[in-house]
Amino acid sequence: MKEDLEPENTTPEAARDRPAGVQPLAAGVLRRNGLESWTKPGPSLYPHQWSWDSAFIALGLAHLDNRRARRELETLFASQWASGKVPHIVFDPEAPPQSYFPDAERWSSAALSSDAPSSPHTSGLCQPPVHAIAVLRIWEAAQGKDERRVELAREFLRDSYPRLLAWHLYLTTARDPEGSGLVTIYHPWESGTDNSPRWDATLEKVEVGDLPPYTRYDLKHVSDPSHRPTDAEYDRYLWLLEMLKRACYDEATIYESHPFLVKDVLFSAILIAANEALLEIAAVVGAPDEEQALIEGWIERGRNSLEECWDDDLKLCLDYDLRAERYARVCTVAGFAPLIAGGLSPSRLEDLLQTLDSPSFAGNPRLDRPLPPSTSPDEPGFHPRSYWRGPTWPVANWLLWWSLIRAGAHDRAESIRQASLAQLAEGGFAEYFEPFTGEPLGSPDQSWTAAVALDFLAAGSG
Ligand code: 9WN
Repeated sequence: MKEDLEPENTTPEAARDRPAGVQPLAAGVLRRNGLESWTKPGPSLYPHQWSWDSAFIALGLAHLDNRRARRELETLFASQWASGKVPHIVFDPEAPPQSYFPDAERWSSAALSSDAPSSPHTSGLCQPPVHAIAVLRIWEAAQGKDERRVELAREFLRDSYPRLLAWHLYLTTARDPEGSGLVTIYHPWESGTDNSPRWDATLEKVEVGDLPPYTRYDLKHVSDPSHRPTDAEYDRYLWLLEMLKRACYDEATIYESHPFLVKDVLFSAILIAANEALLEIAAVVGAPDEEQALIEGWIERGRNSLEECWDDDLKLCLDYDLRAERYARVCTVAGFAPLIAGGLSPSRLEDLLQTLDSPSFAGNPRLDRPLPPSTSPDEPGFHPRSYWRGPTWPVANWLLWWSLIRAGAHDRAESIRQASLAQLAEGGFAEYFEPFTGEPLGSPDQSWTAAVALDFLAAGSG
């Protein structure tokens, strides 16, 4: 029952803002990747529900079908762990066999941890908490609609608030036992920017032990294996997974023994922005003052801590390796974390805009379009075709666009929106793009790419 299907905006202004029919094409991608209550991130490479993909998907769906957007997140949160953790993958028992590895059996989450749900199975990691931002978008998109729709969205907000609070509480305690304001990740997959050179130095130190054999199914789904992480990287990813299993996914044990413990500035910044959204949700649902004060405290502490990770030469923010006790001096889009976290001083905003428009990022003269490569072309670890080592990612563009608007840099935000939409109109809804040629790479018809296009378009039509 499509109770909330919105009519498409067909005013002449909106039509001008819609390059080459992007809106219906994006809606088609989400429809084709959609299952009963959630959406596959990609048609074949990613057959299960992924956490931050679902959040982006929901914020795109909010403009098409508010009910489907709500169900996307309700389905994900139905698999929240007892600890509050939202798992990075919820496995679909109906997915074709041998379609994605590591599978539910390899994770063995429910067998190893009483915090994990047993059905459906989940992975044991998490991903950046974009969810509160998506929940707020769903609420915003319902405004101005008939009373029943607004009431349904309010009900959704009321149900989502305690789940989101538990999720953020998990991240600010179990993932930050130091009370530093920054989130510790246990695996590159938690960052969402898996093979970024941000992790190279830390991963190099991980000695792979007796790894149970495995087959990579991901390589079957891309036209060229060099787009995906290498086998050496995969061995380390799988070895870290074995380490987490040995610790039975217990946070205290992981903190004592795990070789990969990094304060991730992008993850932390997204949490800060999500806490701002949570604060707005708390106000709508009338949450107790103590909870609102708690969330305000998280925001302040997070922003102060990001400031400590600022590198004044690079004019970017850097991740901190807790084991090696050093910063990862690598220029990637993650370095724009303070922009995403918000609350910037005018001079810090100026610094970030300078870096963004410099030849190290969107001002590089070789670029096909002025969109930031995931890794700066100046970096030795840069690779224009490999996953997070250089390609341009539409979701990363969305994060920067949205953050620039919040920072009041409207013109700069608008040029990212226009360039990104033009890229999608020309190249389709690819997972990522070669930054110098604009060639679409990775999984075609990627759901979150279509979803951010819908949000870009909704912003353009007012
Ligand atoms: C591992 C689904 C996910 C995204 C991540 C992206 C990629 C998985 C993989 O795909 O990661 O989680 O197999 O490479 O890096 O950000 O959520 O789209």
